[in-house]
Amino acid sequence: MRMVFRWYGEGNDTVTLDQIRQIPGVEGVVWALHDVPAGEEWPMDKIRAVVDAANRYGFHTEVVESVNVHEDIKLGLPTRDKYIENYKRTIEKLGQVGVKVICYNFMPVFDWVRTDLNRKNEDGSTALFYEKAKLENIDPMELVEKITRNSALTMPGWEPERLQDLSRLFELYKGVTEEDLWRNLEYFLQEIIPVAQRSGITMAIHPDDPPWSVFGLPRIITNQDNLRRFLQLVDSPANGVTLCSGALGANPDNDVIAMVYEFADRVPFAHIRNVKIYENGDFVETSHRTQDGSLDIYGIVKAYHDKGYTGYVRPDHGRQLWGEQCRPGYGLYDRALGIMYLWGIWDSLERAKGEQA
Ligand code: DNO
Ligand code: MN
Repeated sequence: MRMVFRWYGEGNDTVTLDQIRQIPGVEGVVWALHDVPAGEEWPMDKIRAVVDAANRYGFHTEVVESVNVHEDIKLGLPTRDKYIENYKRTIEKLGQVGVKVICYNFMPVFDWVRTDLNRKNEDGSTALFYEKAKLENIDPMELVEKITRNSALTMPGWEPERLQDLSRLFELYKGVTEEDLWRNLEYFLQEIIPVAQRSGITMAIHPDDPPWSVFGLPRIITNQDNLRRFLQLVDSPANGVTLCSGALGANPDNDVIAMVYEFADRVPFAHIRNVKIYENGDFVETSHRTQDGSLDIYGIVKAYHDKGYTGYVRPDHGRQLWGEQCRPGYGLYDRALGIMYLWGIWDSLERAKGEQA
């Protein structure tokens, strides 16, 4: 596995490249142009600036997360074609600077959703929390307003310019079914996958987080059957999945280990993290350690190892530890600890393999 670390960019992240350099075994940063609105073509000078900054610290920039998909594409509106053209141009430019994987998602309106970004744990750390009953009973506007008011930095997908549009978007999604979304996704893939393939890039869709419908909006990248269906929509090596253990694993019916065994060859990029699921459907993000959550992180890493996995891996969200002030889920400390746990498992599996041979 090739370890990478998400970095939001100079001036946009509390974590610096200087710090990331001190985490053992990190070879690259996972990046994006966070100030370019979804649907617009990424300017080459801005792309080069991030690549150069990362390269100065010895990091590669082979993984991008995310190039966001404009809502008109997900909605299948006639205006989608111009946004798809922009998307293709961005893919080509990223290919020119050596990008190998582009992570994106196809979730209507919202990216990942939680009800509390600073849930206090018993040990004094805080974590991202999802309270099922609260989400089911709150108006989305109210939740968004509450969350953005309490957070200095916005969550990805919760950018102010998108959220201003919230009620208009909800109107547009009325009557859009899961099957409509599948059709719109297929249309998009048929357009972009050949461009990605020519550019030496694998597109890697991120599963829906949480993997079920929220606020009545359709969500389709939610389970093993749907991942299989997704991969068959366009059966090309350039059409892949970002297998996110924490996103998929929030539904106890999902067997993440089975998904690794089935799909590893189509997973250029893995997000590995743990979640603790409660009986009432709530979940909280925990440390990466197997014993701390509901997911068998050891088993997941072992599955990748058994498959001879050579793709990129990043720790996903972390808790906020030791009073760190940071972007929710994206502090330095817990993600660094997560990396050491993942390497610990991986290195002992490697050693055991060598000793058996
Ligand atoms: C959360 C991330 C997601 C992911 C997007 C990919 O931290 O895993 O926001 O970046 O869904 O498009
Ligand atoms: Mn993820």
